[in-house]
Amino acid sequence: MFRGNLKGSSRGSSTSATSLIFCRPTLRMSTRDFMMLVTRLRRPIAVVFRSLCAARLSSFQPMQDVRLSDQQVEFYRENGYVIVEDILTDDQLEVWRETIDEAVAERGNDWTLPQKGQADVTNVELEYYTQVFTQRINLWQSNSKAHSLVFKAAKVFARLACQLEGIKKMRIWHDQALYKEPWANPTSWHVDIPYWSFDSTHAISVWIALDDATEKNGCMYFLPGTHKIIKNGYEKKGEFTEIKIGKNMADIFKAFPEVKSAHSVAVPMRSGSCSFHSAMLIHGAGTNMTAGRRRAMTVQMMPDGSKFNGKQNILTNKQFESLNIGDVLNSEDQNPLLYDTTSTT
Ligand SMILES: O=C(O)CCC(=O)C(=O)O
Repeated sequence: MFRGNLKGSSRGSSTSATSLIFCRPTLRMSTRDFMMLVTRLRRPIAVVFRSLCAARLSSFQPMQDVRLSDQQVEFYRENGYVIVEDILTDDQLEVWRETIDEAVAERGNDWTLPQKGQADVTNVELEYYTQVFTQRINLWQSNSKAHSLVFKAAKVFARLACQLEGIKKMRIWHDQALYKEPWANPTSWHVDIPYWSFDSTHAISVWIALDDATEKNGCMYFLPGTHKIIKNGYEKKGEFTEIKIGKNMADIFKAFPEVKSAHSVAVPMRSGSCSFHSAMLIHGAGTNMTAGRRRAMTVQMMPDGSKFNGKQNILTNKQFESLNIGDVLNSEDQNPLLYDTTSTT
């Protein structure tokens, strides 16, 4: 009864901004007055709208309680990857899709990689590679909603990453959206860490499925256990062997003939689930044999204390030129700390 009365009274009130606009005929305003009113109200309405959007984002409390079991940690260390099912709720997934879609669309054709084709030599067959996926790096730097989303979630991802890698602190190396467009090329076998601007045996990526990833639309594939082979090679030679991502799947075996008979594992995933993979693991993804997109968002993480190794990778010319080999990559602008197991806050 009491609730009914309240509802009735608020519905009857005609003083809200929207009712003022839509009740023009009853208020008998001139068109000029009406237009002035609309102009006056445009800004407050935009403010309210923006704060409603922000409230939606800030109420997004990602995955605080996700914990990994000892078996998951053991599986990761043995195989170099692990899957965490349904890490996003349906509501969170919706926000991720909207936000990352917006951030990707906003960038248009801008890769925001340093002078593609000059400094970044990761992808040797550029024409082929642009049809592997739409890749947009560091959306956290170009879109404020993506920034908020990635950083809130990355704290959780970095906590899990610290646990998987058995280390104390993680920084962000970069994020990237990887959208396999309809009928996209496969992602050839490769290893991440040799491309990056620091050497580490504890760098790790999280790959979040924004759509169901299936064997038909280009899910991830791993060669389990190969992170150990790459690690051995690094420990022997003092550097990682780099394989460019070209169009030949089998090129990886020229560098690592010992893994030619390894068994690959397809990793289909429900949207909202994620996988973590060691940056030393050999991995790739299939062709998109469908007319739909296979969207994924990823965060690449580096242990705190990682040092510049002289490779430019995703660094801008300015950043690259300001660094000397051996410098610690700890700029809060470029590689903020995501998680510190020793911190009580
Ligand atoms: O999504 C893909 O096609 C490949 C992803 C990948 O290579 C990565 O996340 O490191």
